[in-house]
Amino acid sequence: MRRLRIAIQKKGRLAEKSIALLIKSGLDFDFHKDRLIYECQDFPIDLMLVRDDDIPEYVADGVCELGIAGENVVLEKGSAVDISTRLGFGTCRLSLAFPAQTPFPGLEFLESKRIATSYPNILKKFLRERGLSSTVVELQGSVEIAPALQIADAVFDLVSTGGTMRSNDLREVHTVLESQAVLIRTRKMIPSEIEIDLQRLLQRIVGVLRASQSKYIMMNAPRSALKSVQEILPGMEEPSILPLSGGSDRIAIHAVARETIFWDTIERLKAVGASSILVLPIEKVIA
Ligand code: PRT
Ligand code: ZN
Repeated sequence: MRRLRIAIQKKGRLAEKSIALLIKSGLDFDFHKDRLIYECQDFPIDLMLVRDDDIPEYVADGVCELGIAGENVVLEKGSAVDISTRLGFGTCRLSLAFPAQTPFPGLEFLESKRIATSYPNILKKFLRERGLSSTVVELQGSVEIAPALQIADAVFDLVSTGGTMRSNDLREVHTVLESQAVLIRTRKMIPSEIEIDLQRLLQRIVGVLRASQSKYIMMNAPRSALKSVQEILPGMEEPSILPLSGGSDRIAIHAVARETIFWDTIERLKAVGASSILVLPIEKVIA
């Protein structure tokens, strides 16, 4: 019988984190053999390992019900898929850049310029929406060297740290798209028994993502400081308040905080009288 199928990148920037997310969601695979499709032993799902560029089409065609790919690739391919959820890894941006010494007065400067890119569809849409008629020079790779080779005046490419742009003496002038890995699902009809498994998996993935963004925080504090503590931790959900033994006016506050807790947050909690502060990671959050 056909099982739920998910396509992820075989090798590259998204591969490891995609697998890690599935493993955290309780799926286990035997990766010892070199295959295209791996069967999960403890969940009715099969994993397809492919090139990231092919993932949106596999999902659009219904070869796989789900896939994990960069939003940049999904939008560039324009495939008929729905984005179920953003996954918080593989973050990067698609930006326009000019040689560092070229002055850039504004977007109108793009008019009649040649722009090199591997993302012609996203770029053409951007130019069209702004009424700009630039020439799009389509390249498969090494876009960043196009200005030095004088085959383009500017580039439109993925940036993460900005190191590649800087080392090629290019300066980012405008971000067109902020991207990250996304979970996509097919728009084709899914048999109801597969849809049930899909929803189960989706709930697990959402639980893992919520957990990674949340912390469990515990502290003791004077009862009068409760309001200040809540102001310092606005992402704290209805805390449990417990009286401390010994009859003092101090209480224990326990809560899930849906935010990163930085050192300066802890210092501010101490300043309003909190002590014995514990911040714990959360493994799963099920609503
Ligand atoms: O073999 P396959 O086709 O599957 O892989 P690929 O080589 O096409 O893709 P891969 O693994 O390089 O990238 C997969 C996805 O990761 C991309 O589609 C993005 O969604 C995401 N991603 C995140 C990135 C980057 N960060 C990134 N920095 N993809 C590419 N880069 C490249 C960029 O093209 C540029 O050359 O890294 C360089 C810039 O990096 P910085 O850090 O110097 O700015
Ligand atoms: Zn690729």
